Amino acid sequence: MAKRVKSENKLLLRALRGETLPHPPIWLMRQAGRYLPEYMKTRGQANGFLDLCYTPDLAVEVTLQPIRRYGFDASILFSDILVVPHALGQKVWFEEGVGPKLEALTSGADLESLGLDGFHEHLAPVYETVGRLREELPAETALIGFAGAPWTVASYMLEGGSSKDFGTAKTWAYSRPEDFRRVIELLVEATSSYLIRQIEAGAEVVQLFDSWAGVWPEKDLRRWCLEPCQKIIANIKAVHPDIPVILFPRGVGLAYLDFARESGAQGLGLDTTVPLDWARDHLQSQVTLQGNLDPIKLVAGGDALKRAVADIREALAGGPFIFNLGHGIVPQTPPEHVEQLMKLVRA
Ligand code: 1CP
Repeated sequence: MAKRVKSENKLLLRALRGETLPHPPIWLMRQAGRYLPEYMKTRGQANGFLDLCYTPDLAVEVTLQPIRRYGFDASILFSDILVVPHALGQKVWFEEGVGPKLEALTSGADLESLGLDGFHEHLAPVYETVGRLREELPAETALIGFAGAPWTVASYMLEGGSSKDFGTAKTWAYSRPEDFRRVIELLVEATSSYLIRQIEAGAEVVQLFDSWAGVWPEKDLRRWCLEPCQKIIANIKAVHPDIPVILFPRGVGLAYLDFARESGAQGLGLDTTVPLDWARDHLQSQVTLQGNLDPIKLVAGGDALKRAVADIREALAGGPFIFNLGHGIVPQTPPEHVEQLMKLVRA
């Protein structure tokens, strides 16, 4: 086995330990994907999107593509948050041009068909991908593993796919909280052990995506997002106390304060709407901040991009900080604008 490079000195890890660096480390959510022609080419070799996620040769290749092109400071495992319900036994597929689809759970009874039997066997190709990435990545590049947070994953399991208002999933929570709690608890257990396995395969950092956290009233946000994420982080820390966790509770507004104080995460991903000075004054003394360029400014490029990068750096780079977007790269992003961004952040 090739010698693994020590994590401590990688810029991402230093930032997550609370160091303020002369240039912030940079990586981008969805840095691999449809905006890259080389991704489209590799994707064409797979038998659909899930096959791409479960074929280590192809998943390693698409993970490395943005690293080769841009030299990001971190690489994120290429997979999807929906492999977890798939591995729990739910039917999941991706419709071309539409997105993810699942055979929605309709009642608590449907939960009986899901469980952890065979879970890690199903996900073995993902762990293999992680191990191979750790061997193949450049010495200075940190490897991030990830999973969806319980609420965000549950929303797909109950809605049967993407949703505008999350009406079905939230109605479960309000009308049948005990059934909803069982879904969340199953996901807390599955996600904790999934992330622990990714760490054991070679992930040096893990990120939890709570992309749809911003739809709840405050008490429900605490119960269905903050507390489950807290539990997952505590479960990881019980086994791997030195592995940093980044939490991305998108859209939670002032509740970012509670996530900073109480989640146990070392890094907090800011969405595009979080005011920079407020984040610096109220969050950055407690956690390393990550974010929060509007992905559409990366589509626009030019002066809009230049000004936005300068504003973000001026506000946040005086403390522990990781440059990123406020949500994932969109497919219409011109690859050369990412090049421009790299130059601006490293200037
Ligand atoms: O057609 C294609 O090629 C598939 C497009 C695609 C890609 C590239 C999907 C379908 N997933 C991914 C990869 C992916 N998804 C990664 C790894 C790549 C990287 O970051 O470089 C990660 C971290 C995710 C995470 C993910 N999947 C999230 C959380 C992050 C976020 O963007 O909010 C969510 C919500 C998903 C679900 C999902 N999978 C795919 C799509 C198009 C979606 C979103 C659908 C929706 O808006 O509801």
